[in-house]
Amino acid sequence: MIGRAVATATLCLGLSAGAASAATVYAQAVTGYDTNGSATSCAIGDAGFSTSTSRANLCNALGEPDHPGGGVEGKFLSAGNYAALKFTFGGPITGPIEIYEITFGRNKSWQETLGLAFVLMGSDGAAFGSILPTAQVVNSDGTEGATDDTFKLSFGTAASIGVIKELWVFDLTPKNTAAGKGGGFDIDAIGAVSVVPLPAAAGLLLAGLGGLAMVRRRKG
Ligand SMILES: [Ca+2]
Ligand SMILES: [Ca+2]
Ligand SMILES: [Ca+2]
Repeated sequence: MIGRAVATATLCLGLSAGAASAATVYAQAVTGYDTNGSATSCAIGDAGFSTSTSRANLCNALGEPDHPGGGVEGKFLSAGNYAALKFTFGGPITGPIEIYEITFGRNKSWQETLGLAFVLMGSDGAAFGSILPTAQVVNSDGTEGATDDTFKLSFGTAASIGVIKELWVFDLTPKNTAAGKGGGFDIDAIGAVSVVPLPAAAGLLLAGLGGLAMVRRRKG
């Protein structure tokens, strides 16, 4: 009985370490800025969280990708509705950053472009600067979703980017072409890699420690 408890605790500790090293997180909050600098925000858990399907609804770019596949579009935010968008992930992140873009029928001729910039995190947790411009991603360069409307774009690695505090994105789609109609680059969700253990991993860790404590009590 005691031997089994020890084995269980060891297994839990091992799982928690593995989960913490490669945990995918999705954008938890976003602020959209107009050209005059006025800001609007949405965060998961907000009392005012909107479920509107509007392409200007900031909330539509948060959380896991909700594109259901099969040619049916999920909720997305068209970046061209804002001059700039600032995303945060509930904690520091690193690459690879995965951007899920929606284009009806994955029509590659409707090319849309997003600019990326990163505000990096210093060792004290404060922002210490940005890299501008960092990169551009184009919807039609994405993979995945041969039978639905999703382009999945992956950018950067932990080594090439570093620890990110904020991800800023800017729609760079030419507005005077057919490609620019529809609000530019359409964001379903943005994923990244957490650099701190997720609550789920912490829970496993606590379960493991609890198991050890139980064994110690029984031995005592
Ligand atoms: Ca699109
Ligand atoms: Ca569009
Ligand atoms: Ca979405």
